[in-house]
Amino acid sequence: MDAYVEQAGLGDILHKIRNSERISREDGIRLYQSPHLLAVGYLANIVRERQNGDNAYFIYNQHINYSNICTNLCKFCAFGKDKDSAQAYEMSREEVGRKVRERLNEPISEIHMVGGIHPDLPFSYYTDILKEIKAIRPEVHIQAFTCVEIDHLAKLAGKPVGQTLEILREAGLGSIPGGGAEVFSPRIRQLTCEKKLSGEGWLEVAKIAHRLGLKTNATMLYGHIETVEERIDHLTALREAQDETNGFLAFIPLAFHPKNTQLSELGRTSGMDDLKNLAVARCFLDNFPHIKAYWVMIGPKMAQVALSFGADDVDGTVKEEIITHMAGAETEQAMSIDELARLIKEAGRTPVQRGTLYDVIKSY
Ligand code: V47
Repeated sequence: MDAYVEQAGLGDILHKIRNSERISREDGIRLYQSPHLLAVGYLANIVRERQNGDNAYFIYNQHINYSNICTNLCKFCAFGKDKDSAQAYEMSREEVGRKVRERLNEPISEIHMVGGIHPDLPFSYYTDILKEIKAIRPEVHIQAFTCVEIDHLAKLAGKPVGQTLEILREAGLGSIPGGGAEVFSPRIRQLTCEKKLSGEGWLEVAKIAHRLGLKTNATMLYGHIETVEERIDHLTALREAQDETNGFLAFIPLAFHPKNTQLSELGRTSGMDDLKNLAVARCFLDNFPHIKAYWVMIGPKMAQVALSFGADDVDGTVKEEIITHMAGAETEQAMSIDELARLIKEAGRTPVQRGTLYDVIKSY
Protein backbone atom coordinates (compact mmCIF):
# COMPACT_ATOMS: atom_id res chain seq x y z
CA MET A 1 0.00 0.00 0.00
CA ASP A 2 2.90 2.37 0.77
CA ALA A 3 4.16 1.93 -2.81
CA TYR A 4 0.69 2.77 -4.13
CA VAL A 5 0.54 5.93 -1.99
CA GLU A 6 4.01 6.89 -3.30
CA GLN A 7 2.87 6.29 -6.87
CA ALA A 8 -0.18 8.46 -6.18
CA GLY A 9 2.29 11.27 -5.39
CA LEU A 10 1.32 11.38 -1.71
CA GLY A 11 4.48 9.81 -0.24
CA ASP A 12 5.49 13.00 1.57
CA ILE A 13 2.09 13.22 3.27
CA LEU A 14 2.30 9.55 4.25
CA HIS A 15 5.66 10.31 5.85
CA LYS A 16 4.16 13.20 7.84
CA ILE A 17 1.14 11.20 8.96
CA ARG A 18 3.29 8.23 10.01
CA ASN A 19 5.37 10.62 12.12
CA SER A 20 2.28 12.32 13.57
CA GLU A 21 3.33 15.55 11.91
CA ARG A 22 0.68 18.12 11.09
CA ILE A 23 -0.21 18.37 7.40
CA SER A 24 -0.29 21.80 5.74
CA ARG A 25 -3.03 23.71 3.89
CA GLU A 26 -1.36 22.73 0.59
CA ASP A 27 -1.26 19.06 1.65
CA GLY A 28 -4.97 19.25 2.43
CA ILE A 29 -5.72 20.75 -0.98
CA ARG A 30 -3.65 18.02 -2.67
CA LEU A 31 -5.58 15.34 -0.81
CA TYR A 32 -8.87 16.85 -1.95
CA GLN A 33 -7.62 17.07 -5.53
CA SER A 34 -6.13 13.60 -5.68
CA PRO A 35 -8.10 11.09 -7.76
CA HIS A 36 -6.51 8.29 -5.70
CA LEU A 37 -9.31 7.77 -3.22
CA LEU A 38 -7.82 4.57 -1.79
CA ALA A 39 -4.54 6.35 -1.07
CA VAL A 40 -6.32 9.21 0.73
CA GLY A 41 -8.43 6.66 2.62
CA TYR A 42 -5.32 4.72 3.62
CA LEU A 43 -3.78 7.87 5.08
CA ALA A 44 -7.00 8.66 6.96
CA ASN A 45 -7.17 5.11 8.26
CA ILE A 46 -3.72 5.45 9.84
CA VAL A 47 -4.95 8.44 11.87
CA ARG A 48 -8.30 6.77 12.59
CA GLU A 49 -6.72 3.61 13.98
CA ARG A 50 -4.09 5.55 15.94
CA GLN A 51 -6.81 7.57 17.66
CA ASN A 52 -9.66 5.10 17.98
CA GLY A 53 -8.28 1.63 17.22
CA ASP A 54 -11.03 -0.56 15.79
CA ASN A 55 -13.79 1.14 17.74
CA ALA A 56 -16.76 2.51 15.84
CA TYR A 57 -19.19 4.47 17.95
CA PHE A 58 -22.94 4.92 17.85
CA ILE A 59 -25.52 6.36 20.20
CA TYR A 60 -29.14 5.77 21.18
CA ASN A 61 -30.52 9.23 20.48
CA GLN A 62 -33.75 11.06 19.74
CA HIS A 63 -34.02 14.11 17.52
CA ILE A 64 -36.50 16.86 18.37
CA ASN A 65 -36.88 19.89 16.09
CA TYR A 66 -38.90 22.25 18.28
CA SER A 67 -39.72 24.67 15.42
CA ASN A 68 -38.89 25.17 11.75
CA ILE A 69 -39.72 28.88 11.83
CA CYS A 70 -36.62 30.77 10.84
CA THR A 71 -35.68 34.32 9.91
CA ASN A 72 -32.44 33.29 8.17
CA LEU A 73 -33.97 31.22 5.34
CA CYS A 74 -30.63 29.98 4.03
CA LYS A 75 -30.57 28.99 0.38
CA PHE A 76 -29.34 25.45 1.09
CA CYS A 77 -32.01 24.70 3.68
CA ALA A 78 -35.39 23.08 3.05
CA PHE A 79 -36.28 22.94 6.74
CA GLY A 80 -36.56 26.62 7.72
CA LYS A 81 -39.86 28.36 6.95
CA ASP A 82 -41.19 31.86 7.24
CA LYS A 83 -43.57 32.17 10.20
CA ASP A 84 -46.47 32.82 7.79
CA SER A 85 -45.78 29.69 5.74
CA ALA A 86 -48.44 26.97 5.75
CA GLN A 87 -45.70 24.51 6.65
CA ALA A 88 -44.45 26.47 9.65
CA TYR A 89 -44.74 24.81 13.06
CA GLU A 90 -43.60 25.32 16.62
CA MET A 91 -43.95 22.91 19.51
CA SER A 92 -45.24 24.08 22.85
CA ARG A 93 -43.43 23.06 26.01
CA GLU A 94 -46.11 20.38 26.43
CA GLU A 95 -45.58 19.06 22.90
CA VAL A 96 -41.84 18.75 23.47
CA GLY A 97 -42.70 16.92 26.69
CA ARG A 98 -45.05 14.60 24.81
CA LYS A 99 -42.29 13.71 22.31
CA VAL A 100 -40.03 12.73 25.21
CA ARG A 101 -42.77 10.78 27.05
CA GLU A 102 -43.69 8.84 23.89
CA ARG A 103 -40.30 7.12 23.97
CA LEU A 104 -39.72 6.75 27.70
CA ASN A 105 -39.64 2.97 27.31
CA GLU A 106 -36.55 3.18 25.07
CA PRO A 107 -33.00 3.43 26.49
CA ILE A 108 -32.33 6.82 24.89
CA SER A 109 -29.19 8.46 26.30
CA GLU A 110 -29.20 11.69 24.26
CA ILE A 111 -31.78 14.14 22.99
CA HIS A 112 -30.54 16.17 20.03
CA MET A 113 -32.68 19.30 19.76
CA VAL A 114 -32.31 22.12 17.24
CA GLY A 115 -34.61 24.55 15.47
CA GLY A 116 -34.53 27.73 13.39
CA ILE A 117 -33.94 31.34 14.39
CA HIS A 118 -37.46 32.08 15.59
CA PRO A 119 -38.51 35.74 15.48
CA ASP A 120 -40.87 35.74 18.49
CA LEU A 121 -40.23 33.00 21.05
CA PRO A 122 -38.90 34.48 24.31
CA PHE A 123 -35.72 33.29 26.03
CA SER A 124 -37.84 31.60 28.71
CA TYR A 125 -39.24 29.21 26.03
CA TYR A 126 -35.78 27.72 25.53
CA THR A 127 -35.03 27.24 29.21
CA ASP A 128 -38.56 25.86 29.69
CA ILE A 129 -38.19 23.15 27.04
CA LEU A 130 -34.84 22.11 28.49
CA LYS A 131 -36.40 21.90 31.98
CA GLU A 132 -39.40 20.00 30.61
CA ILE A 133 -37.16 17.34 29.08
CA LYS A 134 -35.12 17.01 32.26
CA ALA A 135 -38.26 16.79 34.42
CA ILE A 136 -39.49 13.83 32.35
CA ARG A 137 -36.15 12.18 31.67
CA PRO A 138 -33.60 13.46 34.23
CA GLU A 139 -30.78 11.13 33.20
CA VAL A 140 -30.80 12.07 29.52
CA HIS A 141 -28.02 14.23 28.04
CA ILE A 142 -29.45 17.16 26.08
CA GLN A 143 -27.32 18.21 23.14
CA ALA A 144 -29.13 21.26 21.87
CA PHE A 145 -29.06 24.57 20.03
CA THR A 146 -26.36 25.21 17.41
CA CYS A 147 -23.87 28.02 17.96
CA VAL A 148 -26.11 30.11 15.69
CA GLU A 149 -29.09 29.55 17.98
CA ILE A 150 -26.96 30.21 21.09
CA ASP A 151 -25.92 33.57 19.67
CA HIS A 152 -29.61 34.37 19.05
CA LEU A 153 -30.55 33.25 22.58
CA ALA A 154 -27.86 35.49 24.07
CA LYS A 155 -29.41 38.44 22.25
CA LEU A 156 -32.86 37.43 23.54
CA ALA A 157 -31.52 37.11 27.08
CA GLY A 158 -29.72 40.44 26.75
CA LYS A 159 -26.64 38.79 28.24
CA PRO A 160 -23.16 37.83 27.04
CA VAL A 161 -22.89 34.39 25.42
CA GLY A 162 -21.03 32.97 28.43
CA GLN A 163 -23.73 33.97 30.93
CA THR A 164 -26.44 32.75 28.56
CA LEU A 165 -24.74 29.36 28.33
CA GLU A 166 -24.54 29.16 32.13
CA ILE A 167 -28.30 29.76 32.35
CA LEU A 168 -28.98 27.16 29.66
CA ARG A 169 -26.70 24.67 31.40
CA GLU A 170 -28.56 25.29 34.67
CA ALA A 171 -31.80 24.48 32.79
CA GLY A 172 -30.41 21.19 31.45
CA LEU A 173 -28.17 21.85 28.45
CA GLY A 174 -25.39 19.24 28.33
CA SER A 175 -23.51 20.05 25.12
CA ILE A 176 -23.87 21.75 21.75
CA PRO A 177 -24.32 20.09 18.37
CA GLY A 178 -22.24 21.03 15.34
CA GLY A 179 -24.82 22.59 13.02
CA GLY A 180 -24.85 26.07 11.57
CA ALA A 181 -21.15 26.11 10.70
CA GLU A 182 -21.89 25.56 6.97
CA VAL A 183 -18.72 26.93 5.31
CA PHE A 184 -17.06 29.76 7.23
CA SER A 185 -15.96 31.62 4.07
CA PRO A 186 -17.59 35.08 3.92
CA ARG A 187 -18.11 34.52 0.17
CA ILE A 188 -20.14 31.37 0.76
CA ARG A 189 -22.07 32.93 3.63
CA GLN A 190 -22.88 35.96 1.51
CA LEU A 191 -24.11 33.81 -1.37
CA THR A 192 -26.01 31.18 0.59
CA CYS A 193 -26.88 32.43 4.07
CA GLU A 194 -26.25 36.14 4.33
CA LYS A 195 -28.42 36.64 7.42
CA LYS A 196 -26.70 33.90 9.39
CA LEU A 197 -24.15 34.46 12.15
CA SER A 198 -20.69 34.82 10.56
CA GLY A 199 -18.10 32.06 10.63
CA GLU A 200 -16.07 34.07 13.14
CA GLY A 201 -19.17 34.47 15.29
CA TRP A 202 -19.85 30.73 15.16
CA LEU A 203 -16.27 29.93 16.23
CA GLU A 204 -16.42 32.51 19.02
CA VAL A 205 -19.57 30.94 20.51
CA ALA A 206 -17.96 27.47 20.30
CA LYS A 207 -14.80 28.68 22.05
CA ILE A 208 -16.77 30.41 24.81
CA ALA A 209 -18.69 27.17 25.37
CA HIS A 210 -15.43 25.20 25.53
CA ARG A 211 -13.95 27.57 28.09
CA LEU A 212 -16.98 26.92 30.29
CA GLY A 213 -16.41 23.19 29.95
CA LEU A 214 -19.25 22.60 27.50
CA LYS A 215 -18.27 20.26 24.68
CA THR A 216 -19.42 20.99 21.14
CA ASN A 217 -19.34 19.37 17.70
CA ALA A 218 -18.45 20.97 14.38
CA THR A 219 -19.83 20.45 10.89
CA MET A 220 -19.16 21.55 7.33
CA LEU A 221 -21.85 21.58 4.67
CA TYR A 222 -20.16 20.41 1.45
CA GLY A 223 -21.21 19.72 -2.11
CA HIS A 224 -22.84 23.01 -3.11
CA ILE A 225 -20.87 26.02 -4.39
CA GLU A 226 -17.83 25.90 -2.13
CA THR A 227 -14.30 25.44 -3.48
CA VAL A 228 -11.70 22.99 -2.19
CA GLU A 229 -9.72 25.95 -0.82
CA GLU A 230 -12.77 27.14 1.11
CA ARG A 231 -13.19 23.68 2.59
CA ILE A 232 -9.57 23.60 3.74
CA ASP A 233 -9.85 27.11 5.18
CA HIS A 234 -12.90 25.93 7.13
CA LEU A 235 -10.96 22.94 8.48
CA THR A 236 -8.00 25.20 9.29
CA ALA A 237 -10.20 27.52 11.35
CA LEU A 238 -11.57 24.52 13.26
CA ARG A 239 -8.10 23.07 13.83
CA GLU A 240 -6.85 26.40 15.17
CA ALA A 241 -9.86 26.78 17.47
CA GLN A 242 -9.32 23.24 18.76
CA ASP A 243 -5.65 24.04 19.47
CA GLU A 244 -6.88 26.89 21.65
CA THR A 245 -9.67 25.20 23.58
CA ASN A 246 -9.73 21.43 22.94
CA GLY A 247 -13.51 21.46 23.33
CA PHE A 248 -14.65 19.86 20.08
CA LEU A 249 -15.70 16.24 20.28
CA ALA A 250 -16.49 15.35 16.70
CA PHE A 251 -16.38 16.75 13.19
CA ILE A 252 -19.25 15.84 10.89
CA PRO A 253 -19.10 16.65 7.17
CA LEU A 254 -22.70 17.21 6.02
CA ALA A 255 -23.54 16.16 2.45
CA PHE A 256 -25.68 18.81 0.76
CA HIS A 257 -29.19 17.66 -0.21
CA PRO A 258 -30.63 20.03 -2.83
CA LYS A 259 -34.32 19.08 -3.08
CA ASN A 260 -36.81 21.79 -2.02
CA THR A 261 -33.98 24.29 -1.46
CA GLN A 262 -33.14 27.48 -3.34
CA LEU A 263 -30.12 25.60 -4.73
CA SER A 264 -32.20 22.75 -6.13
CA GLU A 265 -30.52 23.02 -9.54
CA LEU A 266 -27.40 21.47 -7.98
CA GLY A 267 -26.94 17.70 -7.89
CA ARG A 268 -26.43 15.38 -4.92
CA THR A 269 -22.92 14.72 -3.65
CA SER A 270 -21.05 11.75 -5.11
CA GLY A 271 -19.80 8.75 -3.17
CA MET A 272 -16.27 9.91 -4.00
CA ASP A 273 -16.91 13.31 -2.44
CA ASP A 274 -18.58 11.82 0.64
CA LEU A 275 -15.58 9.59 1.37
CA LYS A 276 -13.05 12.29 0.44
CA ASN A 277 -14.54 14.77 2.89
CA LEU A 278 -14.38 12.28 5.72
CA ALA A 279 -10.87 11.12 4.84
CA VAL A 280 -9.36 14.58 4.33
CA ALA A 281 -10.97 15.78 7.56
CA ARG A 282 -9.46 12.81 9.42
CA CYS A 283 -5.99 13.61 8.07
CA PHE A 284 -6.28 17.37 8.59
CA LEU A 285 -8.10 17.62 11.92
CA ASP A 286 -5.37 15.81 13.83
CA ASN A 287 -6.59 17.33 17.11
CA PHE A 288 -10.22 16.20 16.77
CA PRO A 289 -10.91 12.96 18.65
CA HIS A 290 -13.76 11.80 16.39
CA ILE A 291 -14.95 12.00 12.79
CA LYS A 292 -18.60 11.15 12.28
CA ALA A 293 -20.14 9.64 9.13
CA TYR A 294 -23.75 10.73 9.58
CA TRP A 295 -25.66 7.81 8.05
CA VAL A 296 -28.82 9.89 7.58
CA MET A 297 -27.05 12.09 5.03
CA ILE A 298 -24.75 9.64 3.24
CA GLY A 299 -26.79 6.47 3.70
CA PRO A 300 -25.98 3.46 5.91
CA LYS A 301 -23.98 1.72 3.17
CA MET A 302 -21.67 4.68 2.64
CA ALA A 303 -21.39 5.17 6.42
CA GLN A 304 -20.24 1.55 6.66
CA VAL A 305 -17.52 2.03 4.04
CA ALA A 306 -16.58 5.33 5.70
CA LEU A 307 -15.36 3.34 8.73
CA SER A 308 -12.33 2.45 6.55
CA PHE A 309 -11.93 6.06 5.33
CA GLY A 310 -11.33 7.92 8.57
CA ALA A 311 -14.71 7.82 10.30
CA ASP A 312 -15.06 6.22 13.74
CA ASP A 313 -18.70 7.16 14.46
CA VAL A 314 -21.95 6.72 12.54
CA ASP A 315 -24.20 8.88 14.80
CA GLY A 316 -27.20 6.97 16.13
CA THR A 317 -30.75 5.73 16.07
CA VAL A 318 -32.00 9.30 15.34
CA LYS A 319 -35.73 8.82 14.50
CA GLU A 320 -37.87 11.59 13.08
CA GLU A 321 -35.10 13.34 11.20
CA ILE A 322 -36.62 16.33 9.44
CA ILE A 323 -33.82 18.62 8.21
CA THR A 324 -32.31 16.22 5.65
CA HIS A 325 -35.58 14.50 4.75
CA MET A 326 -37.20 17.83 3.87
CA ALA A 327 -34.29 18.25 1.43
CA GLY A 328 -34.88 14.93 -0.28
CA ALA A 329 -32.97 12.34 1.78
CA GLU A 330 -34.12 8.83 0.91
CA THR A 331 -32.64 7.18 3.97
CA GLU A 332 -34.84 5.69 6.69
CA GLN A 333 -36.06 7.85 9.57
CA ALA A 334 -34.39 5.63 12.14
CA MET A 335 -32.04 2.69 12.64
CA SER A 336 -32.15 0.27 15.54
CA ILE A 337 -29.23 -0.43 17.83
CA ASP A 338 -28.99 -3.96 16.39
CA GLU A 339 -28.88 -2.63 12.82
CA LEU A 340 -26.16 -0.13 13.72
CA ALA A 341 -24.10 -2.76 15.55
CA ARG A 342 -24.44 -5.16 12.60
CA LEU A 343 -23.45 -2.49 10.09
CA ILE A 344 -20.29 -1.80 12.12
CA LYS A 345 -19.43 -5.47 12.69
CA GLU A 346 -19.73 -6.19 8.98
CA ALA A 347 -17.25 -3.39 8.35
CA GLY A 348 -14.74 -5.26 10.52
CA ARG A 349 -14.89 -2.76 13.38
CA THR A 350 -15.90 -3.08 17.03
CA PRO A 351 -19.33 -1.57 17.72
CA VAL A 352 -19.30 0.64 20.82
CA GLN A 353 -22.55 2.16 22.07
CA ARG A 354 -21.52 5.49 23.55
CA GLY A 355 -22.91 8.32 25.61
CA THR A 356 -22.72 11.87 24.24
CA LEU A 357 -19.26 12.47 25.69
CA TYR A 358 -17.98 9.16 24.27
CA ASP A 359 -18.33 7.34 27.55
CA VAL A 360 -18.74 3.63 26.79
CA ILE A 361 -22.25 2.30 27.43
CA LYS A 362 -21.76 -1.10 25.83
CA SER A 363 -19.01 -2.66 23.74
CA TYR A 364 -20.11 -5.51 21.46
O1 V47 B 1 -27.16 23.26 10.67
C1 V47 B 1 -29.27 22.33 6.32
C2 V47 B 1 -27.33 21.39 7.63
C3 V47 B 1 -27.45 21.02 9.87
C4 V47 B 1 -29.20 21.04 4.59
O2 V47 B 1 -23.52 17.65 16.03
C5 V47 B 1 -28.23 20.62 5.48
O3 V47 B 1 -23.52 15.50 16.09
C6 V47 B 1 -27.61 18.95 4.05
O4 V47 B 1 -25.84 19.86 12.23
N1 V47 B 1 -28.53 19.34 3.13
C7 V47 B 1 -28.23 20.27 10.95
N2 V47 B 1 -27.43 19.59 5.22
C8 V47 B 1 -27.69 18.88 11.16
C9 V47 B 1 -26.49 18.86 12.04
C10 V47 B 1 -26.08 17.61 12.71
C11 V47 B 1 -26.61 16.40 12.31
C12 V47 B 1 -26.21 15.25 12.98
C13 V47 B 1 -25.35 15.30 14.03
C14 V47 B 1 -24.83 16.51 14.43
C15 V47 B 1 -23.90 16.57 15.59
C16 V47 B 1 -25.18 17.68 13.77
O5 V47 B 1 -27.76 20.49 8.61
C17 V47 B 1 -27.72 22.47 9.69
C18 V47 B 1 -27.12 22.71 8.33
O6 V47 B 1 -25.74 22.91 8.45
N3 V47 B 1 -28.28 21.46 6.52
N4 V47 B 1 -29.84 22.10 5.13
C19 V47 B 1 -29.34 20.36 3.37
N5 V47 B 1 -30.24 20.73 2.46
